[in-house]
Amino acid sequence: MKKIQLTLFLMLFCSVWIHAKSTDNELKLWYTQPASKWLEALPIGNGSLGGMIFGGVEQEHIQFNEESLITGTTQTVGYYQPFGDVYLDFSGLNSESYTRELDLNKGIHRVNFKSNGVNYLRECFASYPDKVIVLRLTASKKGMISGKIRLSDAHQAAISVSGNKIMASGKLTENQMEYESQILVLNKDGKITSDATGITVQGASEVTVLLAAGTSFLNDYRKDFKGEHPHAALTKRLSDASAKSYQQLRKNQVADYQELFNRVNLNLGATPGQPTIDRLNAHKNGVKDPALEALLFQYGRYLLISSSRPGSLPANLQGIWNNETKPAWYSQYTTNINVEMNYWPAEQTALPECHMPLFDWIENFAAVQKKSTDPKLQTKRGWICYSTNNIMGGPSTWGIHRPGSAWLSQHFWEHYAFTGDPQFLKTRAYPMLKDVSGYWEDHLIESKEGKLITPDGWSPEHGPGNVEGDRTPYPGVSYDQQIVYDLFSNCIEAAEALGADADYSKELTAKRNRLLGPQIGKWGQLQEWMEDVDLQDDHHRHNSHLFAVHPGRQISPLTTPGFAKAAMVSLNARGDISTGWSTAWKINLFARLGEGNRSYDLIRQLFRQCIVENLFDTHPPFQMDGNFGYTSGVAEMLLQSQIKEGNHYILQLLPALPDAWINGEVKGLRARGGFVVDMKWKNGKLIDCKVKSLLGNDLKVVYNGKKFMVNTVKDKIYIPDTVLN
Ligand code: FUC
Repeated sequence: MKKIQLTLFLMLFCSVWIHAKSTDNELKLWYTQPASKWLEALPIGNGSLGGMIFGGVEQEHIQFNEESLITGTTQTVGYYQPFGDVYLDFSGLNSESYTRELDLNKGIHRVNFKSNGVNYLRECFASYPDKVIVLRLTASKKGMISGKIRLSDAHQAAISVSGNKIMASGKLTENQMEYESQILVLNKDGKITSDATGITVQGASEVTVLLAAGTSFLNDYRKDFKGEHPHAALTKRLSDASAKSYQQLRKNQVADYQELFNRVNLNLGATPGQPTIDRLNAHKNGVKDPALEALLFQYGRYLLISSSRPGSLPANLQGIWNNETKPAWYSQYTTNINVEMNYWPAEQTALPECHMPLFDWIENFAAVQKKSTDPKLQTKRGWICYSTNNIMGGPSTWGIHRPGSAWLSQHFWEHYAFTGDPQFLKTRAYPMLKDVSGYWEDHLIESKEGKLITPDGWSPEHGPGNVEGDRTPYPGVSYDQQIVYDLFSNCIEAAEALGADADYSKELTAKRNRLLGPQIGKWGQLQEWMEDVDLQDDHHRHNSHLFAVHPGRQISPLTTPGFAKAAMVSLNARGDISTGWSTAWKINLFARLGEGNRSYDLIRQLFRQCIVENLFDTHPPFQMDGNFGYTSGVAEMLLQSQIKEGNHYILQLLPALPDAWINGEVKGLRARGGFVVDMKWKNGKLIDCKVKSLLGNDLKVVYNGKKFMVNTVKDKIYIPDTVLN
């Protein structure tokens, strides 16, 4: 009893302490110079509308995007487009004591400086509840804000100015998509005048600029993705927002953002009081700064909240931020790793709502593939796709990617596994898993040995002999085999959870068990192809044959130690030097193999090679999947839950803690089965742990190589002291 009381006290103390820490925990990216290029600007976003803020004193510049402005259709992929730019010109200002910062605790960007004894503050954010970007300028002395506000359109649409409003309305030539952006300027004191080039503010004490942008895209395949002209909706949006005070808009933003962001707290050490760029450069040169690693983890969560919210499109290859008319790989959705990686952190880091746009897109996408007249996409059951597709499912026909639909379906299962949402399971997850399973049931072939084999596959994105881009089809490619194994497993578990389709589930289990499984080759590697032809010096960026380790769950040191060892051989052979997302995947893979120090090697490598001034990840060029993959990797190092034993979820606590994170604490990570986990560790040892079971599920805990049942007290589960000692 005493022990329980003590633990309770410790937990109470601990959570209060963590909370106090979180308020002064400096989760900020900050700089002492304005951005001089796009990758130094800082991102804001409300899921759909994004801005890159340069923070200049005499000229502020916000380059903005709206997620649906693309040149493609359901037939051709097209490019994700920049939307426009807002410029604010102020002459005669000095920039003493200049700082700009992105405050991840509030989701607000700030520029602070002093000029001629006056303090200036410019706050900016993209609001999800109010659907606008808000920029607010204040000065410590009345009447000190004078300048000109201009809007420019990335596709040369005509600009019209009237009173305190600027508008740009146009149509893309490639697909006739209509679009519009509107700015409203509100002032306190001083006066506003306008001409054809913009709006001039004279002697104001405060200025608020509201920006809204949208297109005629409608996220519904049944309407052929065509909706109304955005003018009326945007006009209403600005009029609604302008009826609220700045303080109200700001309050809405902070409340909405913090409800998501504050769910997880990670503390790996004190934050040095230096600008982010200095810390980043020091880190690249080998300086230890675990707090920067925690900041990048939280930045991934910030970026997901900012680029993927209910009702929006999924985060694309660059989130929502793009300033080029022909961005790399169209800046759309590539299904052989990239779009999935964007969503790896969604469930584990407690942002299940941010996962929802992916499901909406996949369902529309599936419908478009099923309706396609392209002979390569014809299927009896289920659906398949090309590697890269746009928001309307329009493809780049470079490469057919048959297991893409199965990999995407995994996300439906994961959302259910973490949240236990029965309605989602019944109406969305199971139908999708069963449909896609049907495709593979129709296409598996039988080997002489009676094994079920996937035909005509390839291991993204190369062939045996490490020939880049070689897509010669082979049967039994490990990537395909493992994805189908995962798909069938998820479908079977979904049917069981629903208590439905028992006969079908039995049949599918039999098929799943007959699939050709992982094979260990002549140099101890996990084979990438059915034949033992892997090259030891194949450093290809894709780790396709390790899908079974992560994001799959077929191979784990806990359940299949022999294959886990072979996976390690293959992973080490791939080498540590690669592209941004590949490096991030390797952090996850080593974590799943229980090798925290190897994960950490890759973290250092990611910072050294791929992280740029504004902490975006580059392939190169800039690709946001690496940011999201990094956040997932850190979560995987601290907590895993992919293994289940009977009805018990196995929670692996600190399964891959590196020596570099000797002391720390994490609060609010989520585990499959509906658990919320808080942990604190010291000198590399867990000293406190609190698990909350949201769904009342049973669990076992694995820590430090030992497995324990845990005691349950109401909805709280306490790890016995014996586990901790
Ligand atoms: C895949 C990768 C490339 C790139 C592209 C967006 O094709 O092989 O490296 O990340 O997606």
